[in-house]
Amino acid sequence: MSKTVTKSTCCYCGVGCGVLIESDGDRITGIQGDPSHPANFGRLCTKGMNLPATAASTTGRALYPELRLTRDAERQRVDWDAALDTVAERFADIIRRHGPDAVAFYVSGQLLTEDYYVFNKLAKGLIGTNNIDTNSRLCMSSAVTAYKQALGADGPPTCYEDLELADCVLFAGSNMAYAHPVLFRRLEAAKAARPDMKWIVVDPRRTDTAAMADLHLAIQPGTDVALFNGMLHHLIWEGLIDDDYIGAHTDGFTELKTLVRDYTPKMAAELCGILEADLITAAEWFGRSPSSLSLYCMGLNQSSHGTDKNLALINLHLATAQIGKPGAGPFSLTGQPNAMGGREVGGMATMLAAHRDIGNAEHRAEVADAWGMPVERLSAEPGLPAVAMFDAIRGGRIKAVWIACTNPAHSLPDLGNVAEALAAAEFVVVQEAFANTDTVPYADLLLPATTWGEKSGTVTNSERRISRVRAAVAAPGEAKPDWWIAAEAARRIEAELYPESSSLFPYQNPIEIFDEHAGLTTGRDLDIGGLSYARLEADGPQQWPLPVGATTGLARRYTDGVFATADGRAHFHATPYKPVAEPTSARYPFHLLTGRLRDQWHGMSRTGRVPQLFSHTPEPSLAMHPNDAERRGLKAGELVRVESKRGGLVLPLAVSDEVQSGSVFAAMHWNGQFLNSGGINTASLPKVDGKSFQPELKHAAVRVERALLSWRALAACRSADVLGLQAAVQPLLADCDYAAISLQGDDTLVLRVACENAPTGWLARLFAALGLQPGPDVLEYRDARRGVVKRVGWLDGRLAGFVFAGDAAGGDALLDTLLAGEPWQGPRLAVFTPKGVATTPRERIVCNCKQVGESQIRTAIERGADVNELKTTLGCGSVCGSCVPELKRLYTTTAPQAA
Ligand SMILES: Nc1nc2c(c(=O)[nH]1)N[C@H]1C(S)=C(S)[C@@H](COP(=O)(O)OP(=O)(O)OC[C@H]3O[C@@H](n4cnc5c(=O)[nH]c(N)nc54)[C@H](O)[C@@H]3O)O[C@H]1N2
Ligand SMILES: Nc1nc2c(c(=O)[nH]1)N[C@H]1C(S)=C(S)[C@@H](COP(=O)(O)OP(=O)(O)OC[C@H]3O[C@@H](n4cnc5c(=O)[nH]c(N)nc54)[C@H](O)[C@@H]3O)O[C@H]1N2
Ligand code: SF4
Ligand SMILES: [Mo]
Repeated sequence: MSKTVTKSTCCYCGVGCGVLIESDGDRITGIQGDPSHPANFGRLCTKGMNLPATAASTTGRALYPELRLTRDAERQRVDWDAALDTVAERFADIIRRHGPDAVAFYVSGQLLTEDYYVFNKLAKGLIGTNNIDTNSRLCMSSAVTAYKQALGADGPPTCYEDLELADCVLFAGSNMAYAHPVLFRRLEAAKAARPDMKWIVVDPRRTDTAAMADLHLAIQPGTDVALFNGMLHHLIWEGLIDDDYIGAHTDGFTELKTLVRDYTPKMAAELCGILEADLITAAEWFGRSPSSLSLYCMGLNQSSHGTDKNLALINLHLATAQIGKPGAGPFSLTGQPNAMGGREVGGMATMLAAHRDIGNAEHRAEVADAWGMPVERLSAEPGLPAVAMFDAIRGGRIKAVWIACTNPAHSLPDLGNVAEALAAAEFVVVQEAFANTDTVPYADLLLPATTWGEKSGTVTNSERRISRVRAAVAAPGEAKPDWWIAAEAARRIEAELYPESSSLFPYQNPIEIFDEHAGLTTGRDLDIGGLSYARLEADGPQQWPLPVGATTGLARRYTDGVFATADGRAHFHATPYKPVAEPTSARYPFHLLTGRLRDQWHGMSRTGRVPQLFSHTPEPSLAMHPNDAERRGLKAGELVRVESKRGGLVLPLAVSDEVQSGSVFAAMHWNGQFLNSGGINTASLPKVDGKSFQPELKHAAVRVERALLSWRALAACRSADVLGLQAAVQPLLADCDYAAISLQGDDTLVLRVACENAPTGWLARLFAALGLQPGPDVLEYRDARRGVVKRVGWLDGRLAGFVFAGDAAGGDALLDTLLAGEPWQGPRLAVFTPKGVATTPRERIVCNCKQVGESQIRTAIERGADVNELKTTLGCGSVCGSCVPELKRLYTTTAPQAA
């Protein structure tokens, strides 16, 4: 079978790397970075490199439509006609009885632009409700709101080339080394070429990004506005602002100046918990560098005053004229691959197509005209943003919700509330590619969607660049493209609601949708009238705006100092500092921070399918500063219960001085697929920013206490179908006080469990799930008095699986043996005397591509290797480069001469 290569785009982060997908006609067999793509020029990070492995099997995929016929019944397979007719009937019925605002859509920045466009038209144009919001509300809405308020329009004024051209880079609330790795590679290369380039990182944690900075401002969580106001105070005081620029191109400076007069560097530094001298250094570098670029992400946006954090940062750029020129500007890094595209089609509750406003009658008329429908059908009332939408579902105002390409039962704050909402809804539609996410159990109707490698359309990356996404293989089962599902259902809803009218949804393919969308942008700030699939095919990815007649898109906006506001001037905003919404207290003394890991993506429905992607961080944890741990008598690896006013969960403790004393950190990724709970959002706070309605997912007050769970179990099992094994074990998690699944080696499932008391009947279920039943190759040891049960199985002379329950001692050594996969030596009975098992301790893997572990790297450094030598001798950091920041960190902490 010959190899086909398909040009497409990575489906993970907003960097938007071009990929070349290799396939044999049926299966995806390999991937490479596209050398011609202007985002990555051939590079990929760990997640991108491992995409083929995520697509290797259909286990766990949603393959057929499934419908629940009565409230308590199991869902049953139905055909597409029945599924689509059901959505149409149920939605039409609820709309007739309760009005259009009784239904809602909750969609995603991971949909393609064409998918998004159809959903938006379905909700706003056909049904006449603005109740369509997206996970971008949890992600980019503070950035969007601030761009609009300050610059007049949404969308970064910058481009990726600015990374290479900047003299000073301010990372604010961005762990770019993990979250936007390929752009970070570009920055590393730039700094290697120009070492006098200054990097400032503003992050309460010492992340891998912070560890590489020239200056790390480890501010107290939530104090960014105070920091930026203090920096501006210094800039004004020292005459480092550009009065001519301010006079010619902005307004509102007088009011801002009055406000920041109070924010002396001393006072601001105290609020932030940093040195005054460091704040001044940051202001000096920012103000005196020929070009200053800021890169910011969720540390600013996910805050109850996230818009102000963004505005205060933009103030710095406007006051110093660090905008609209090469290497300068406020650059909001978008999280998801198509957060930008979603904004372009107006796919949120507070906007209309092509950056138009719901509240603007002229804008509504333009859209209605383009869609060929009466303007009265477009509602002038903004819809409910994500958190309020789920409150309304819980309260019964919204009766039906259609969820597509997002997993709210994991990713929204205050999961208890979300679960109640989904249980209360009359009708829940979940349109998913994978069948085992935490939201799927709530689905009355499950609609199977195609995903990366199988679907076709466009996405827009962080620098406003539109790239094609192309299908390399056929859809599995009966999965369908998202745009197709939305359009087919829309036609049927239209037939129910407006039997007379002609179809608003005539699309046969994504091209027709793209062209309609492009038509709506004509004359707008994001005009892509000059763009088509043919143009993308011929000329490759393009930046917007690209109006008819333009030869290229626009790399930088506002180069002439004319902004997208009514009077062409950018607006300063006087942003007073406000503390986090839920301060710590005697009962909840820790500040909970949340964020991302290097090799996992959100709810892990895709990255959680690849054992290799667990090797960097095999298990969940709560990170705490050594002093705090010591004061509480807590040790690394111990189980702790982390709890807010809303709820909590048990996690293993990690002791690390990367978090400050007083804060703890948990990764956002783990959820009910891998854990006995929905994850850290059981504890997080649903409080939102008053302007952007983005929730404060980064901050909550929690307490942390030792979890006294004396009954322990450790199980591990190899399987050629490790995903099938995971599906079998997953239902057992909920019965435990702590249980976590991890995939390790090539094919091994590892399960760690802790309970107050042994759950009844549970072990028998576990043995069944693991296929560890009595037989010639299975040995068992029982000590009824101590409540210990151990069972071990062999296959072809090698360890195949084991369960150590009641007393897990010796289990880890056995796990090492199992993972090593060597033929079993000596008597099998020795397996129950831990000393009888030879072990080489398992390593934490730093380099995913070459599977190089931490101790190996440290040993090499102790013997004198520097980072370049590590690359040449061990190979680590030489392929995708995702581990390079960590190699540098290990070097500075290990090398004798560096210390
Ligand atoms: N590996 C990986 N990459 C991803 C994703 C993923 O799931 N995995 N998801 C993508 C998506 S959708 C997004 S939105 C981006 C997110 O990308 P980032 O925002 O860079 O990632 P996070 O880890 O969520 O948060 C960044 C940092 O904010 C810090 N922080 C917390 N509170 C504050 C504060 O008050 N002020 C400041 N200045 N910093 C604070 C945290 O300590 C954290 O290190 O990543 C994208 N890329
Ligand atoms: N505590 C805390 N919570 C957070 C955050 C945080 O930093 N801290 N970050 C927030 C942010 S920034 C974000 S963006 C959200 C992300 O939260 P979610 O949107 O819930 O994240 P995903 O797990 O990526 O969900 C996407 C879903 O779409 C499915 N899918 C994949 N491809 C397709 C497809 O082509 N079609 C369809 N229909 N489905 C598909 C996947 O299987 C997956 O279940 O989480 C937010 N929640
Ligand atoms: S940086 Fe990594 S995850 Fe992001 S688009 Fe590129 S390959 Fe994909
Ligand atoms: Mo995001």
